[in-house]
Amino acid sequence: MLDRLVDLMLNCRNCVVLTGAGISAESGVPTFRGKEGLWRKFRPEELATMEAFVANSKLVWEWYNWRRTLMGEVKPNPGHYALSELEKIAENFTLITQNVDGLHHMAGTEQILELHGNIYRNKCVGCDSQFSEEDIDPDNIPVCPKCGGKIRPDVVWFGEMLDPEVIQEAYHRSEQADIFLSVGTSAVIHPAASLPVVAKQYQATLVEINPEPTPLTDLADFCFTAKSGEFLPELVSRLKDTLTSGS
Ligand code: BV8
Ligand code: ZN
Repeated sequence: MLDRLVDLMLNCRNCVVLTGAGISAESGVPTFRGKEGLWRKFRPEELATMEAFVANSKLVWEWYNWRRTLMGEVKPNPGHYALSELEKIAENFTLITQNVDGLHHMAGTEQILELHGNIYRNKCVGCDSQFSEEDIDPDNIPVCPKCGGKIRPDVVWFGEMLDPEVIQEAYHRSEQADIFLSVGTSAVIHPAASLPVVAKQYQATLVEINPEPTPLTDLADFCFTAKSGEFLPELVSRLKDTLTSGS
């Protein structure tokens, strides 16, 4: 099955990869819905929503500061690096990520669509001004020097629209995909989870790489029950061997 995938990838023009929290699991970042998941202690509605932020800004900030500190200590894993290698090999490559941890960027990938924002960026709820991490005093709810509005993490919360340009580009690339890899996502969060379905509707070969089944599994043409940090380096090294041997 892996050899067939390597063949397909060698002949594909547009390769699109969607990643979720699972690709960062082997870096030590807890996933959302796994057994050690982030949501285990809290429910998404409690924290990753504007209502929660208005009701209890301090709790939401504490949660994001905890995650930021955690993410600040972790490094990309072989799965992230394999995708930055794949970007160099593929003719056209697009990485679409639901993750806010910045690890794909750290691993050297250039073409990244961050669907759900980035935990290291902040913005004002009043005037949308951007603030970098060092502007934020983690112990007090930071307020905007321009308009006095509360500053929040620049991530997409539940019930919030994704950046229209980002999601439009993600749909466009998914429609153009010859091969669409869904890696380390439980495929339950929308609209991200609809991208692989759209790719499949537009005749892409759909590949799922995930240790447990998801709503995508039955739709996928290839399904590898594997950890991304193990599978992706294997896939990329096979691709490179085939390319260098010229076979
Ligand atoms: C919106 C950012 C509405 C912040 C997050 C249509 C249908 C159904 C529901 C909806 C719909 N449209 C909207 C909704 C509601 C909602 C939604 O989808 N709800 C779900 C619960 C049903 N969607 C929204 O609210 C979205 N907004 O659509 O607005 C709207 C529309 C029009 C006009 C106005 C408004 C916004 C969604 C974004 C929410 N933000 N996070 C933050 O990070 O704090 S979501 C959060 O979930 C993260 O971004 C995360 O990435 C994302 C998805 O989770 P996964 O990445 O998949 O992680 P998970 O833990 O679930 O899975 C990990 C997988 O990895 C597992 O399968 C595991 O087996 C695997 N794994 C483990 N180890 C490894 C591994 N894989 C590989 N290797 C390993 N080693
Ligand atoms: Zn402001």
